[in-house]
Amino acid sequence: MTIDLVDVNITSPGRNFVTLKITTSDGIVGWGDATLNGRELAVASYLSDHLASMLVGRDEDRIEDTWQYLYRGAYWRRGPVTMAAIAAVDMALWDIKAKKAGMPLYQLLGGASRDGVRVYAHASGTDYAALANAITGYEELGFTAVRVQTGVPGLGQIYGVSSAGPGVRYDYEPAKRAADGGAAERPHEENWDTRTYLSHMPGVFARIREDFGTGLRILHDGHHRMSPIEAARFAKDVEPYDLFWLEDCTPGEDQAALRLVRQHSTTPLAIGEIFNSVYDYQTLITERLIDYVRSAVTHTGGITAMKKLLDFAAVYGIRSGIHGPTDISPVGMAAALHLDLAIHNFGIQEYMPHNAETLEVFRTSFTFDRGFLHPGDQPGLGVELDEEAAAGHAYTKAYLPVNRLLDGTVHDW
Ligand code: EZ4
Ligand code: CO
Repeated sequence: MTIDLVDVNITSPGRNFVTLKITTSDGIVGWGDATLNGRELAVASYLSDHLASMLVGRDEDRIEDTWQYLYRGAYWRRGPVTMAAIAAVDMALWDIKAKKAGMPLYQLLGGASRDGVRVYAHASGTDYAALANAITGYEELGFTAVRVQTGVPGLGQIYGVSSAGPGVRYDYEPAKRAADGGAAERPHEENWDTRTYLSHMPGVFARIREDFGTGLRILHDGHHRMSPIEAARFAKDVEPYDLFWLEDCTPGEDQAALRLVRQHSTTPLAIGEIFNSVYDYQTLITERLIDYVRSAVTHTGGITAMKKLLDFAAVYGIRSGIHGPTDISPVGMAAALHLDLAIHNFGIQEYMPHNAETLEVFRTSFTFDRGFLHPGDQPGLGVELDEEAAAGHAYTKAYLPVNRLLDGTVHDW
């Protein structure tokens, strides 16, 4: 059979999502996530203006060949827009193949290597009391791992910290619409000061260990804001608190920066949510500079590319930590969960649950049980977009913030 129809769906049930729908000549539908936070329409155009006509008439079973055709055929290599578009096609074709086989995708990837996928939640609070309250809430839900982010004195709203106050767990969304809920014409701005952060944060981890004991897996995201030597100092300072990982401690472009961090510390390192290709990891993996691969299936060329990347990492004893924020749609999340269940070198999966509106638009079959997710046993990825429900949520421009140092200099956010 062949690919008959290629449609791009843009919807905004509280936040924007771009979803690819591929329909075969015998009526099988596959879904792919193409959401690139803050740059959504560029990927939608790449798909509908450039790839759609190339895909119509192709054999939907030739997934590897289609991947190479789109990747090498573009001549221009890599980049988040291109790789998100290719990822969406790849996911949709795997969804179709697994539906044709009558199996959940993880079966085609080799079957389950574990009973469930350990996930970590985002705990945050503007101060320690609010953060501790959030951690307690997650422990009560059965989570065994939490990412902790907290306010830094004097800085106001910063990355990763919910401003909604204690007790509210699932509300953190960094891409902001305008204050009235309409389209944002430009990003809002936040302030940053690394010195204050470096002196504040180790004490927070110390209190968490005191209050929550040694069993809890504690993760933390540096969000690319430290210089190599600052990150080395931080990773060394927090060693006594036994972090599960320190994520994105240095800017993403500079693979060699992590050599310096490694020289100084045994804190496990994770990086890669802004990467889009195995080549972004070549130095990191072959020199064993990281412990976890943070790519999103949605931004790194889909299931085909992600499986190769994780197999490459496995040779060096490096494990997965697939990106799973709310800006990855439930389709992209399902793709991650099938991989997580199947691969041997699984580490942990990020899990920021989508809001109720999103889950009315995307019908999911994955299940959560005491800190573990399972992708479910529906044929394919197990997620279907309800196009009628999606049509009720018009695209609304929203942007991730821009960060500035206290003197006004633009900094990594
Ligand atoms: O800031 O997905 O680890 N998770 C993260 C995310 C990213 C957003 C950006 O779109 O760093 O919250
Ligand atoms: Co991150």
